[in-house]
Amino acid sequence: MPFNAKTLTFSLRIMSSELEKAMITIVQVFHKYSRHKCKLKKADLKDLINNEMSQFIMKIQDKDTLDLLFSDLDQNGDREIDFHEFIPLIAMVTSACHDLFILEHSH
Ligand SMILES: [Ca+2]
Repeated sequence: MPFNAKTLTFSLRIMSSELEKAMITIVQVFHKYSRHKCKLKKADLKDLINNEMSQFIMKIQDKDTLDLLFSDLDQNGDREIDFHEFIPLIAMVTSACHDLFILEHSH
């Protein structure tokens, strides 16, 4: 992988494109909820989804839905979601958003 923290550090300081700003926002939102430990517990994931994604996906109300989503994302089974495990959720929701965009613009 040609990208790492070292190569990205400088670029973050200069003007970013809209897409880059969106990427930085994803990182910032993750860290707002994961705090210094950089990992989301189950309750953190629920808060993040319910506070930050409620326009795109339904709020998580029941424990079963949260348990299922959490175990899907927790690839290494350590009962925490690190950033690499979090990204597939963003990809999934963005992809669904894209499908809706296509649908709405095809009429
Ligand atoms: Ca994990």
